[in-house]
Amino acid sequence: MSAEGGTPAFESSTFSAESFFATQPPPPDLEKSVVSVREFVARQIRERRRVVLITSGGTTVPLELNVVRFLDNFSAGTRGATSAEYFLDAGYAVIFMHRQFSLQPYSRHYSHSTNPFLDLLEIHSESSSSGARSSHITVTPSKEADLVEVLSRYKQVHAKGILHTLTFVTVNDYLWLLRSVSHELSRMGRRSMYYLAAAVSDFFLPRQKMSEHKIQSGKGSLHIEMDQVPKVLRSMVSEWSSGGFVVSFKLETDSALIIPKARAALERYGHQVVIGNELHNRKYQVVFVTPSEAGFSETWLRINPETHPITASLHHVKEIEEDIVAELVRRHDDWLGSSTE
Ligand code: 9Z3
Repeated sequence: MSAEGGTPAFESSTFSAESFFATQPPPPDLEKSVVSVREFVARQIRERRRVVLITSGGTTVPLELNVVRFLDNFSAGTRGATSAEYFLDAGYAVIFMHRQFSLQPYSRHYSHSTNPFLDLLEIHSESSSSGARSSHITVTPSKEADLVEVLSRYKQVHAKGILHTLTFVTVNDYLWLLRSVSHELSRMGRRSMYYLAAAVSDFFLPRQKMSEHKIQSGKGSLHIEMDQVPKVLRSMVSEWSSGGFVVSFKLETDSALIIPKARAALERYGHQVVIGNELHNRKYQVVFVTPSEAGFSETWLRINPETHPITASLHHVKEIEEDIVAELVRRHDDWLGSSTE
């Protein structure tokens, strides 16, 4: 990187998973997160629930150690947060590992940009006989039924202790957390599922090459050479997850690339399903690509865009995640049924 303050002594440009974890520091609160996941998984094993790890939202790549600027990956976290609700409805416990401040299950229905919660409320002011004024707040009657539905589902999930939330920001946080959480979840073996919907950066700047302070302008254009993020899916399938059902997502903007790239990923990593989606119609159609005796098989899931207006988000509106999760639960059942365990 030709920015002031870089440390050119560090040369590596291709990282294996092993060299990544040997050279990049873990996030400071990793151990605390691991302990919380360990307890959560132990309880779900005792209560005989399956667990799905959902990753959601985009990862950042900071350009400076004292970070002012970073690159980001596209994702609001809608796919992950919506899917989490359907997995919970299907009886799975959920570890929801998401980008800090991205959408979360249940509260997503009241996102500050599409349905701000202050718009749900009304103020009533009264004067008493002594002249003192007092105010109280109620929910706008037309919004109450929806709020009761979402809030009661949220409260039930929390009372049962079946949703565990973890956050990441950078791609470094994400990889460390993914490895540790997968290790903990591996105790559940084939009854666990990994639903990797986060939008993960393919490139990053190793700590050893980062400028300590804010990169200064005034010297013309900025050239940054980034290293490739290790393809951890291979380690996940063969080492970390110990036999869980692994579903990855493949996001493309050129739809012609979706199927060949999904097949290549299955061939390379040996996991169970790749769900392909194209950026602009991802809310209305996805393709399940799986290995089969004939090579690969593809199943398209589609919903009518008219039944999913962009501003509507409550459960009586059709969401493609409902069909994605139903299809995965069915495939997980079949896969467990065919197990020799
Ligand atoms: C996805 O493809 C997700 O469906 C989206 C969801 C990021 C498109 P939103 O929540 O977005 O609706 O805003 N996630 C995976 C993207 C990704 O980085 N995949 C990697 C790749 O394509 C492999 S795991 O190489």
